[in-house]
Amino acid sequence: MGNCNSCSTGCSDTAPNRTALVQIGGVYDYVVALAGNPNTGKSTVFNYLTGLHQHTGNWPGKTVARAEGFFTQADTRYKLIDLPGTYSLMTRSVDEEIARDFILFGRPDCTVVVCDATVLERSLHLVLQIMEITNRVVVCANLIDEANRKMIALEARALEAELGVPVVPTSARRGHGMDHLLQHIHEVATGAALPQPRRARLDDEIESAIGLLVPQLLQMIPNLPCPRWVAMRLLAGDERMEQALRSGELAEFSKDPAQELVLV
Ligand SMILES: Nc1nc2c(ncn2[C@@H]2O[C@H](COP(=O)(O)OP(=O)(O)OP(=O)(O)O)[C@@H](O)[C@H]2O)c(=O)[nH]1
Ligand SMILES: [Mg+2]
Repeated sequence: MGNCNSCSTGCSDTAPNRTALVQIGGVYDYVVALAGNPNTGKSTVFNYLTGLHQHTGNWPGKTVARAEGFFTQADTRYKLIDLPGTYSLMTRSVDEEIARDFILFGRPDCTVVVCDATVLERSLHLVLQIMEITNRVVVCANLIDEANRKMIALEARALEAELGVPVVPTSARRGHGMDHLLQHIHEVATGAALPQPRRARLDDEIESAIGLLVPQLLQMIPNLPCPRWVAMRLLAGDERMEQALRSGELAEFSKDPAQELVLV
Protein backbone atom coordinates (compact mmCIF):
# COMPACT_ATOMS: atom_id res chain seq x y z
CA MET A 1 0.00 0.00 0.00
CA GLY A 2 1.41 3.39 -0.91
CA ASN A 3 0.56 6.87 0.20
CA CYS A 4 -2.06 9.27 -1.01
CA ASN A 5 -0.56 11.41 -3.72
CA SER A 6 -3.00 14.23 -3.18
CA CYS A 7 -2.11 15.51 0.22
CA SER A 8 1.06 15.65 2.18
CA THR A 9 -0.37 14.34 5.40
CA GLY A 10 0.17 10.63 5.16
CA CYS A 11 -3.30 9.91 3.87
CA SER A 12 -3.31 6.25 2.85
CA ASP A 13 -5.54 6.86 -0.11
CA THR A 14 -4.41 3.99 -2.20
CA ALA A 15 -5.92 0.64 -2.87
CA PRO A 16 -4.83 -2.39 -0.97
CA ASN A 17 -4.18 -5.29 -3.26
CA ARG A 18 -7.59 -6.88 -3.40
CA THR A 19 -6.81 -9.39 -6.10
CA ALA A 20 -8.90 -12.50 -5.63
CA LEU A 21 -10.25 -11.25 -2.32
CA VAL A 22 -13.42 -13.19 -1.76
CA GLN A 23 -16.45 -11.61 -0.14
CA ILE A 24 -20.10 -12.54 0.01
CA GLY A 25 -21.54 -12.53 -3.47
CA GLY A 26 -18.48 -12.78 -5.63
CA VAL A 27 -14.82 -12.38 -6.38
CA TYR A 28 -13.48 -9.00 -7.33
CA ASP A 29 -10.30 -7.05 -7.86
CA TYR A 30 -11.48 -3.54 -7.01
CA VAL A 31 -14.28 -1.82 -5.13
CA VAL A 32 -16.23 1.10 -6.55
CA ALA A 33 -18.64 3.25 -4.52
CA LEU A 34 -21.53 5.12 -6.10
CA ALA A 35 -22.32 8.29 -4.18
CA GLY A 36 -24.52 11.26 -5.01
CA ASN A 37 -27.47 13.43 -4.10
CA PRO A 38 -30.86 11.69 -3.94
CA ASN A 39 -32.60 11.15 -7.25
CA THR A 40 -29.61 11.79 -9.51
CA GLY A 41 -29.72 8.36 -11.14
CA LYS A 42 -27.35 6.36 -8.91
CA SER A 43 -29.49 3.23 -9.04
CA THR A 44 -29.94 3.63 -12.79
CA VAL A 45 -26.15 3.75 -13.18
CA PHE A 46 -25.85 0.82 -10.77
CA ASN A 47 -28.38 -1.27 -12.71
CA TYR A 48 -26.82 -0.41 -16.03
CA LEU A 49 -23.35 -1.48 -14.87
CA THR A 50 -24.26 -4.58 -12.89
CA GLY A 51 -27.35 -5.89 -14.73
CA LEU A 52 -28.49 -9.04 -13.00
CA HIS A 53 -25.26 -9.44 -11.05
CA GLN A 54 -26.48 -7.73 -7.93
CA HIS A 55 -28.09 -8.34 -4.61
CA THR A 56 -29.67 -6.19 -1.97
CA GLY A 57 -29.85 -6.28 1.77
CA ASN A 58 -29.40 -3.83 4.60
CA TRP A 59 -26.32 -2.10 5.88
CA PRO A 60 -25.09 -4.03 8.92
CA GLY A 61 -27.20 -3.11 11.93
CA LYS A 62 -29.25 -0.57 9.96
CA THR A 63 -32.58 -0.45 8.24
CA VAL A 64 -31.02 1.37 5.29
CA ALA A 65 -31.05 -0.63 2.05
CA ARG A 66 -27.74 -1.62 0.58
CA ALA A 67 -27.27 -2.81 -3.00
CA GLU A 68 -24.06 -4.28 -4.27
CA GLY A 69 -23.28 -5.78 -7.61
CA PHE A 70 -20.51 -6.90 -9.88
CA PHE A 71 -19.23 -6.04 -13.32
CA THR A 72 -16.17 -6.66 -15.42
CA GLN A 73 -14.19 -4.11 -17.37
CA ALA A 74 -11.06 -4.94 -19.36
CA ASP A 75 -10.78 -8.38 -17.71
CA THR A 76 -10.89 -6.76 -14.29
CA ARG A 77 -13.60 -7.62 -11.79
CA TYR A 78 -15.35 -4.89 -9.89
CA LYS A 79 -17.67 -4.79 -6.93
CA LEU A 80 -20.02 -1.80 -7.00
CA ILE A 81 -21.76 -0.41 -3.91
CA ASP A 82 -24.79 1.87 -4.29
CA LEU A 83 -24.48 4.27 -1.33
CA PRO A 84 -27.49 6.05 0.19
CA GLY A 85 -28.29 9.37 -1.50
CA THR A 86 -26.89 12.34 0.46
CA TYR A 87 -26.52 16.09 0.03
CA SER A 88 -23.60 16.30 2.43
CA LEU A 89 -21.33 14.09 4.52
CA MET A 90 -21.35 16.36 7.53
CA THR A 91 -24.56 15.83 9.44
CA ARG A 92 -25.58 13.04 11.74
CA SER A 93 -28.17 11.42 9.48
CA VAL A 94 -27.69 7.68 9.24
CA ASP A 95 -27.58 7.83 5.44
CA GLU A 96 -24.80 10.40 5.49
CA GLU A 97 -22.79 8.48 8.05
CA ILE A 98 -23.08 5.29 6.06
CA ALA A 99 -21.89 7.04 2.90
CA ARG A 100 -19.11 8.93 4.67
CA ASP A 101 -17.83 5.95 6.63
CA PHE A 102 -17.85 3.71 3.61
CA ILE A 103 -15.82 6.21 1.61
CA LEU A 104 -13.43 6.72 4.53
CA PHE A 105 -13.05 3.26 6.09
CA GLY A 106 -14.14 1.09 3.15
CA ARG A 107 -11.37 2.76 1.12
CA PRO A 108 -13.05 2.16 -2.23
CA ASP A 109 -10.64 2.11 -5.14
CA CYS A 110 -12.85 4.60 -6.94
CA THR A 111 -15.80 6.72 -5.81
CA VAL A 112 -18.18 7.79 -8.56
CA VAL A 113 -20.21 10.86 -7.61
CA VAL A 114 -23.42 10.84 -9.64
CA CYS A 115 -24.65 14.40 -10.22
CA ASP A 116 -27.73 15.87 -11.87
CA ALA A 117 -26.37 17.79 -14.87
CA THR A 118 -29.47 20.03 -14.90
CA VAL A 119 -28.59 21.40 -11.44
CA LEU A 120 -24.92 20.63 -11.25
CA GLU A 121 -24.09 23.31 -8.67
CA ARG A 122 -26.34 21.51 -6.18
CA SER A 123 -24.17 18.40 -6.43
CA LEU A 124 -20.79 20.09 -6.36
CA HIS A 125 -20.97 20.58 -2.62
CA LEU A 126 -20.91 16.81 -2.14
CA VAL A 127 -18.24 16.37 -4.82
CA LEU A 128 -15.95 18.77 -2.95
CA GLN A 129 -16.57 17.02 0.37
CA ILE A 130 -15.77 13.63 -1.13
CA MET A 131 -12.65 15.07 -2.75
CA GLU A 132 -11.47 15.98 0.77
CA ILE A 133 -11.55 12.31 1.73
CA THR A 134 -10.22 10.66 -1.39
CA ASN A 135 -8.51 11.60 -4.63
CA ARG A 136 -9.94 8.54 -6.39
CA VAL A 137 -13.02 10.33 -7.62
CA VAL A 138 -14.90 10.31 -10.93
CA VAL A 139 -17.77 12.75 -11.45
CA CYS A 140 -20.66 11.33 -13.44
CA ALA A 141 -22.73 14.26 -14.78
CA ASN A 142 -25.92 12.30 -15.32
CA LEU A 143 -29.25 13.31 -16.86
CA ILE A 144 -27.31 15.03 -19.62
CA ASP A 145 -30.26 14.38 -21.94
CA GLU A 146 -32.45 16.46 -19.63
CA ALA A 147 -29.78 19.16 -19.48
CA ASN A 148 -29.59 19.25 -23.28
CA ARG A 149 -33.37 19.45 -23.49
CA LYS A 150 -33.25 22.47 -21.17
CA MET A 151 -30.51 24.01 -23.32
CA ILE A 152 -27.98 23.69 -20.50
CA ALA A 153 -24.49 23.14 -21.89
CA LEU A 154 -21.99 21.32 -19.71
CA GLU A 155 -18.36 22.24 -20.27
CA ALA A 156 -17.04 18.95 -19.00
CA ARG A 157 -13.39 19.60 -19.84
CA ALA A 158 -13.41 22.99 -18.11
CA LEU A 159 -15.08 21.51 -15.03
CA GLU A 160 -12.59 18.66 -15.04
CA ALA A 161 -9.74 21.16 -15.04
CA GLU A 162 -11.34 23.11 -12.19
CA LEU A 163 -11.99 20.06 -10.04
CA GLY A 164 -8.93 18.01 -10.95
CA VAL A 165 -10.95 14.80 -11.37
CA PRO A 166 -12.55 13.24 -14.47
CA VAL A 167 -16.02 14.50 -15.38
CA VAL A 168 -18.12 12.21 -17.58
CA PRO A 169 -21.46 13.36 -19.03
CA THR A 170 -23.93 10.46 -19.10
CA SER A 171 -27.51 9.60 -19.69
CA ALA A 172 -27.72 6.39 -17.67
CA ARG A 173 -31.32 5.74 -18.67
CA ARG A 174 -30.31 5.66 -22.31
CA GLY A 175 -26.90 4.13 -21.72
CA HIS A 176 -25.13 7.14 -23.21
CA GLY A 177 -21.64 7.89 -21.98
CA MET A 178 -21.48 4.70 -19.93
CA ASP A 179 -18.51 3.23 -21.81
CA HIS A 180 -16.63 6.40 -21.13
CA LEU A 181 -17.61 6.20 -17.45
CA LEU A 182 -16.41 2.60 -17.26
CA GLN A 183 -13.12 3.54 -18.82
CA HIS A 184 -12.52 6.28 -16.24
CA ILE A 185 -13.54 4.02 -13.35
CA HIS A 186 -11.08 1.43 -14.61
CA GLU A 187 -8.25 3.93 -14.95
CA VAL A 188 -8.80 5.45 -11.51
CA ALA A 189 -9.38 2.16 -9.67
CA THR A 190 -6.34 0.44 -11.18
CA GLY A 191 -4.17 3.49 -10.59
CA ALA A 192 -3.54 4.02 -14.33
CA ALA A 193 -4.90 7.53 -13.76
CA LEU A 194 -4.26 9.49 -10.58
CA PRO A 195 -6.71 12.36 -10.20
CA GLN A 196 -5.37 15.41 -8.40
CA PRO A 197 -8.44 16.98 -6.77
CA ARG A 198 -8.16 20.71 -6.25
CA ARG A 199 -8.91 21.44 -2.64
CA ALA A 200 -9.75 24.72 -1.01
CA ARG A 201 -6.78 26.32 0.68
CA LEU A 202 -7.63 26.79 4.32
CA ASP A 203 -6.49 29.61 6.60
CA ASP A 204 -2.85 29.37 7.62
CA GLU A 205 -3.88 28.91 11.24
CA ILE A 206 -6.11 25.97 10.40
CA GLU A 207 -3.48 24.46 8.14
CA SER A 208 -0.91 24.66 10.92
CA ALA A 209 -3.35 23.12 13.42
CA ILE A 210 -3.96 20.29 10.94
CA GLY A 211 -0.21 19.94 10.54
CA LEU A 212 0.13 19.48 14.30
CA LEU A 213 -2.77 17.07 14.66
CA VAL A 214 -2.03 14.72 11.77
CA PRO A 215 1.25 13.27 13.13
CA GLN A 216 -0.40 12.76 16.53
CA LEU A 217 -3.33 10.97 14.96
CA LEU A 218 -0.99 8.77 12.94
CA GLN A 219 1.00 7.96 16.04
CA MET A 220 -2.19 6.81 17.75
CA ILE A 221 -3.65 5.07 14.67
CA PRO A 222 -1.01 4.31 12.03
CA ASN A 223 -3.59 2.96 9.54
CA LEU A 224 -6.01 5.85 9.94
CA PRO A 225 -7.47 6.62 6.52
CA CYS A 226 -7.11 10.25 5.44
CA PRO A 227 -5.87 11.69 8.75
CA ARG A 228 -6.08 15.18 7.28
CA TRP A 229 -9.83 14.85 6.94
CA VAL A 230 -10.20 13.39 10.44
CA ALA A 231 -8.12 16.29 11.79
CA MET A 232 -10.39 18.76 9.99
CA ARG A 233 -13.46 17.13 11.53
CA LEU A 234 -11.93 17.27 14.99
CA LEU A 235 -11.04 20.93 14.55
CA ALA A 236 -14.58 21.59 13.37
CA GLY A 237 -15.80 20.23 16.72
CA ASP A 238 -17.32 17.02 15.36
CA GLU A 239 -18.29 15.38 18.65
CA ARG A 240 -18.97 12.02 17.05
CA MET A 241 -15.46 11.92 15.61
CA GLU A 242 -13.96 12.88 18.96
CA GLN A 243 -15.95 10.19 20.70
CA ALA A 244 -14.90 7.61 18.10
CA LEU A 245 -11.27 8.59 18.65
CA ARG A 246 -11.54 8.38 22.45
CA SER A 247 -13.47 5.11 22.49
CA GLY A 248 -11.05 3.34 20.15
CA GLU A 249 -13.67 2.90 17.42
CA LEU A 250 -11.58 4.87 14.95
CA ALA A 251 -8.61 2.63 15.61
CA GLU A 252 -10.75 -0.48 15.31
CA PHE A 253 -12.29 0.55 12.00
CA SER A 254 -8.97 1.68 10.58
CA LYS A 255 -7.37 -1.72 11.10
CA ASP A 256 -8.66 -3.36 8.00
CA PRO A 257 -10.44 -2.03 4.93
CA ALA A 258 -13.39 -4.32 5.63
CA GLN A 259 -16.19 -3.23 3.36
CA GLU A 260 -18.94 -3.82 5.86
CA LEU A 261 -17.98 -1.42 8.62
CA VAL A 262 -20.20 1.49 9.48
CA LEU A 263 -19.46 3.91 12.26
CA VAL A 264 -22.79 5.02 13.70
N1 LIG B 1 -33.95 11.54 -18.36
C1 LIG B 1 -33.18 10.80 -17.58
N2 LIG B 1 -33.68 10.23 -16.51
C2 LIG B 1 -32.86 9.48 -15.73
C3 LIG B 1 -31.50 9.29 -16.03
N3 LIG B 1 -30.94 8.54 -15.07
C4 LIG B 1 -31.93 8.24 -14.21
N4 LIG B 1 -33.08 8.81 -14.60
C5 LIG B 1 -34.38 8.76 -13.94
O1 LIG B 1 -34.28 9.52 -12.73
C6 LIG B 1 -35.10 8.93 -11.71
C7 LIG B 1 -34.27 8.65 -10.48
O2 LIG B 1 -33.33 7.63 -10.81
P1 LIG B 1 -32.69 6.68 -9.71
O3 LIG B 1 -31.69 5.83 -10.42
O4 LIG B 1 -33.72 5.99 -8.93
O5 LIG B 1 -31.99 7.76 -8.80
P2 LIG B 1 -31.23 7.52 -7.41
O6 LIG B 1 -30.11 8.50 -7.36
O7 LIG B 1 -30.87 6.10 -7.25
O8 LIG B 1 -32.35 7.92 -6.38
P3 LIG B 1 -32.35 7.65 -4.79
O9 LIG B 1 -31.83 6.27 -4.56
O10 LIG B 1 -33.77 7.82 -4.41
O11 LIG B 1 -31.47 8.70 -4.21
C8 LIG B 1 -35.70 7.67 -12.35
O12 LIG B 1 -36.98 7.98 -12.82
C9 LIG B 1 -34.76 7.37 -13.50
O13 LIG B 1 -35.37 6.67 -14.57
C10 LIG B 1 -30.98 9.93 -17.21
O14 LIG B 1 -29.80 9.86 -17.53
N5 LIG B 1 -31.87 10.67 -17.93
MG1 LIG C 1 -31.26 4.74 -5.67
